[in-house]
Formats: sequence, structure tokens, C-alpha cells
Amino acid sequence: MSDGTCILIGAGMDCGKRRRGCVMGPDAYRTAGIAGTLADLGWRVEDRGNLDGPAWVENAPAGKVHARDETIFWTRQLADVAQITMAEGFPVFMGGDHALSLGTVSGVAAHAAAKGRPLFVLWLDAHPDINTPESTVSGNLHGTPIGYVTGQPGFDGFPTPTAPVPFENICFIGLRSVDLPERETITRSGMTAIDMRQIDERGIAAPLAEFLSRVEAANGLLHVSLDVDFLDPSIAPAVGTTVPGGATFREAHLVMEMLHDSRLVTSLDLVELNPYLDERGRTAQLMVDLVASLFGRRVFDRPTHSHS
Ligand code: B3U
Ligand code: MN
Ligand code: MN
Repeated sequence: MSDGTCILIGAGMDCGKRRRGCVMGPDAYRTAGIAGTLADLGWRVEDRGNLDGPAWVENAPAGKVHARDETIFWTRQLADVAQITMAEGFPVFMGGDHALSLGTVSGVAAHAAAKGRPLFVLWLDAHPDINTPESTVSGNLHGTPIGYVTGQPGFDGFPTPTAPVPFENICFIGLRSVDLPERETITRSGMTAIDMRQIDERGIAAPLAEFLSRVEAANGLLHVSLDVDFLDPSIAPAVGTTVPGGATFREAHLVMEMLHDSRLVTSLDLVELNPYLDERGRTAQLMVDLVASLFGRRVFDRPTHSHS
């Protein structure tokens, strides 16, 4: 992982879907102690506060896409911030809904391209979020960031991503709610898509290790995007779209521990936490605990850092 400086950036984007509340996400992570937790693990932590941007929007303007102009604003801003911050440390983008990843991933990709390194993306989510403004049924742009960063058409008015992420550099883990057009894109493109059935059959470690080996062999940078709904709603209720059958507590921690041991991760999104729906802060606390595992909390040291 990078140089030991972790940069916390609040991005309380709340316009990527109709249900309100993700604006409170950054402060819920702070309340759950994210900065102190990382500092205790030996990281220098800089909390840069919250970015300003358009708020939740009640009614979509004409057309089926919800809050397009607001999302364009956030995308431009976050892409700039992400690209700059990558040069300064390890950015943790505290969301905010998943539409923030249009900006964060495209900005991180621009940084990687400038360094001559390929960018890989690990998408921990019940959904692949590979819709486009043309394919979306809901009109919610939090269902489109992978469509955007891979350079799919239909994002009129958005900045053109300067460094589209190749399909083969993306790995989904945790899928269990996939729209028909999304399934067609995934099948056609040959992306790595680990659904819950594969996790049940093979465990979560084997497919993750395969992906990490590819990132390492390519000398890639690795961006991780962690959607609260990757987790089973019984342990992580604070999310607008609860999808049953998600990752367990131990599966999620194992993923984070393996990611830490790989030393490959260079940036992180924490998205879709809706503190208004939480139960005594337990989802925010669980997310912070998962971040701690990613940043080095462990029970015992392992003799090697091999992940194969
Ligand atoms: N695929 C659906 C549902 C969805 C995506 N992300 C979330 N829900 N959280 C859509 O709206 O595009
Ligand atoms: Mn998502
Ligand atoms: Mn999701």
C-alpha cells in the first residue's frame, strides 16, 4: 500500500438515487472512529473534511435519468480530487452513494495512466452497476459507475473518461442482483464476475486470489469500491437497497485481510451507507472494522505475504 499516509475525503453525494440519507455517511464513519482506528494501525491520517456539491434531489427533471446535472458536477469534482490525492497518499472516499465512483474511479484511472501503470478495480457489491443512462430502468445513476468508467456510450454531458478501464481489469465479487442489459454486457465482455453461487461453491478466497495474482503480474494499481450491500443485510442494515444472501462477516473480513496482505490496494470507496437506516451505528462500525482489516489489523502475523 502507498506511503503510509491515508487521506480521508468526505463525499456525501446523495443524488445518485431517490432514497435520501447517504449525505450523513462521512460523519457516521467519523463518529465510528475511522481516523483513530487507522492512526492506531500506524497510518498518518489526514481528514480533509467534506466536499461541497449538489444535494439530494426530490424530483428528476424531464427524462428518465435522475439528477444528471448534479451527478456531472460531482463527477468532475471527484475525478479532479481523486487524481490529485493519489499523488499524495492513499485516498479513502467516504460516501455518499455509489454514483460517486463515476468520479473517483475515473480520476484514479487518470492518475494510473499518467504513471504508466494499469488500473484494476475490485467491485464488492450485490450489483455490478454497469448500467448506462440508456439502459437504466430505475434512472438512478448509482447503478452506472462501471458503465461510465469502462467508457460505455450514453453519458451525454459527462466528461469523457480520459483513461477508460478495460473490462478485463474489473472484478465483481458478491453479485446477486443483475439487470438483463447488465448481464448481457458482462457475458459479452468476459469480465470477472463472482456471484454468490460461486462464493458458496468455491469460497471467497480462491477467486479473489486469482484476481490479485493478475493485478500483481501486471504491476497494476488496485482500486477497491466497497458497497454496503456487498454485506448481508442481517449484519449491515443501513443501506437503501437490501439484497438478501450477501457476504458474511467472516467472508468480508477475509477479503479485507487478503487485500491488505497483497499490498496492492491504492485507493478505496466506502459507499451506500445510509445512517438514517442504521441500528445503533452497527453498520458504520462494521464498515470501519472492515477498513481496519484492509489497513493492517490482524490477529496474528502471517509468515509471508503470498496470496496465491
Ligand atoms: N441495477 C439497478 C439496481 C441497483 C443498482 N445499484 C443499486 N441498486 N444499489 C439500477 O437501479 O440500476
Ligand atoms: Mn453499488
Ligand atoms: Mn449495490
